[in-house]
Amino acid sequence: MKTLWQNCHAATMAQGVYSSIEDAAIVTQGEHIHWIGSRAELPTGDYPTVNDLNGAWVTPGLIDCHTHTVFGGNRSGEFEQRLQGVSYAEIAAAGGGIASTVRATRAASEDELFASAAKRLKSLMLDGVTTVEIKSGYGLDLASERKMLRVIRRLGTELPVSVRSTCLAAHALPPEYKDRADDYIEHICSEMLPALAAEGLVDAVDAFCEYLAFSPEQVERVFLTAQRLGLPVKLHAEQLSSLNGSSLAARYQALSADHLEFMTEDDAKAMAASGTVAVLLPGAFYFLRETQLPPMDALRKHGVKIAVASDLNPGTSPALSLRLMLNMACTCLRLTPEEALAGATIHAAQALGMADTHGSLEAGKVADFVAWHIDRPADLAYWLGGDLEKRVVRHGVEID
Ligand code: DI6
Ligand code: FE
Repeated sequence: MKTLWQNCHAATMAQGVYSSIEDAAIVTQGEHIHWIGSRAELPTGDYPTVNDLNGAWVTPGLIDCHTHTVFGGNRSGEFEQRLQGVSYAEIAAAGGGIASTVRATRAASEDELFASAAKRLKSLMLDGVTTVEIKSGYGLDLASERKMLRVIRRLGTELPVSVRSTCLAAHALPPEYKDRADDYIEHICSEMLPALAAEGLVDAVDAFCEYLAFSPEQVERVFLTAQRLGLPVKLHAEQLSSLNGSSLAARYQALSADHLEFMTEDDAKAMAASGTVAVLLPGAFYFLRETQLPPMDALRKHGVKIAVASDLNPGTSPALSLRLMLNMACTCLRLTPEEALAGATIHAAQALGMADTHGSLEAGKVADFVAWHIDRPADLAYWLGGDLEKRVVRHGVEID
């Protein structure tokens, strides 16, 4: 049965930019878009259900392609400490940082992790997110990573949002492997990834390539294992230094390389050639008060697709609004509002390997869209937070 949605304008994002249609009409059939175009060209036919969108601007459902939404504990105390001048290194030396979230995550039950993550995920959804990627990476042993990934799967079945899971076991060195990073990488490759993949818990594999995390050589071992398991890869790269991790990611046709403040033009060339998406994380840039900007000119010059995500995590980006990230991407990283919206729709879908079905308003794609009561699409990056009046449709059905 076909449903007609009309009296609206559409920023379809079909060609990676707004690709706007003024006075548009959308026909959905089941979970998919059947037709979209100017209302004047609407095919004649029977539309048993007609929805008046009251002049709203319709965009694809927002896609948050990089989050660490599942975790135990709280690190606002570290936020207070850092505001009093305590450094990250001092906090970590005192047992804080990722290590404290690992302890809290290992101690929490699946139900406790689900309950706290569901609250955070609902905040993202309140802001128009219909698809989200969630990483493990605070368990750092097989049982705890499995627990996290099971919670991630459960979030996708119990909430009206599409969830992709990413195994980030190579996020940090667990205490039982202190000073034995190579041994931990071996454990990830020979034990953890094969088991978790066999249980159907992993859609992609990620790692943290950084001087204070894992080297390119160690990351490559993880990538080779992911390749052997038939899993796509992503990478936290060039956040704090240049290790050319993003070029390594490109060599493995990674879906994305993420952060990228310290990437080089050669990295950008490699990413453009492999189609690896540059995922920018303005929340971490802002929260850490970073000063090194990602090389926007090089990314644009070489045609690297740019996505924008929240990086929702307790330590460096406690962000509960993807729309606020759009503003930060423009204000801090100098994207245009159009680039930012493409970054949270079609390019975010590409960063998740979902661009064939999600991320733009085109016939045949999944009917995930948001009807925003705004004057112009740029308003989505313009307003700082808040709850913009909207109607959200997921899989062709309006959700409250
Ligand atoms: N980069 C980050 O900024 C986060 N992880 C990563 O790879 C930090 C996560 C945390 O501090 O809990
Ligand atoms: Fe991250």
